[in-house]
Amino acid sequence: LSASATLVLAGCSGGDSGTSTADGDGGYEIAFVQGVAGDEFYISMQCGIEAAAAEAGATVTVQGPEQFDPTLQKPIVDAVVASNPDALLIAPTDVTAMQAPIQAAADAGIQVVLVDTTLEDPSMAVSQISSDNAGGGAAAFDAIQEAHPEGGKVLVVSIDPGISTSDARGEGFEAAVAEDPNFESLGIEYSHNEPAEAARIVTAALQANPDIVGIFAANLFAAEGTATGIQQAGKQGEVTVVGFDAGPAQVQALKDGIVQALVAQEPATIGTDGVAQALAALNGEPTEAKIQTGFTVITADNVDGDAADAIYKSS
Ligand code: T6T
Repeated sequence: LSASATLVLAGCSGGDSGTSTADGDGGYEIAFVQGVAGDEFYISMQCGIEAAAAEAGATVTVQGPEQFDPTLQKPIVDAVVASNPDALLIAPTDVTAMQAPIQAAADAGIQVVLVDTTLEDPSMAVSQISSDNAGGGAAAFDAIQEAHPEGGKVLVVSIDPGISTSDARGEGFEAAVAEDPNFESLGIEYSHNEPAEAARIVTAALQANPDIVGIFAANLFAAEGTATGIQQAGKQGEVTVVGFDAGPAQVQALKDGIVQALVAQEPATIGTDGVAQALAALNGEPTEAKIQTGFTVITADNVDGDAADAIYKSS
């Protein structure tokens, strides 16, 4: 077991602690390093990882930085490398800043699987597993376009530049906007994964451009703050809001009519696929360099039906 593992959890209880451990009955040791602790997306991924590891008799340690920040994630990775697990599943918080620490893990003989986010040079990893983030961004624009066929101004609220997932979402959204001359992009603003900053961005944008017709919030925390900003401006239902991810609060905002669509990823599947790839590498079996997982667009029409399965776990 990793020396840094302090909390033993039974089954899939996730939680927002920085460190947790799922019991295995021997076998391989897998370290999972989240992009940030307490994020329902990574908690759902943890559930998938723990379930797949338990089936294989492997042990899992889970840690995440308190913020989505490479300066906080790097020391966690360094400590994981020192604890010498068999495999590292990690969502890098920056495409360049996390390159060297993750390379050091691979150089130490640890099998690296990149889950969710990736790196500029992912060649040290046995596999990269993520959603079709560019496609999800384009799908977000489709939802806005459907609600406003006449066109208008649109804005993206993202996290920080240098995060592979949200950068791809923004690019996919912007490319789709550029194909419809009736729409005008107000660009991408960065909320640093802080809901309060996302709310401030949305408030200021709606003051400067009261005719905005759509906002794409590129992850859970951007969507949380965007919903607050929309409500404070009294613009719910008028501005079409599409969030990436489907945590319980985002689903509630959808049901309340503050948000009109959610692009729900499959974090548990990313996790189970990640474990399968790590175990394959450890057992000398073939691995898949790149795996793309799906997404579901949740709207008021399907939120209570089959799309309910896509809603993330919060604990
Ligand atoms: O959207 C997910 C994840 O895919 C992204 O890389 C970071 O933000 C989330 O964890 C949601 O908060």
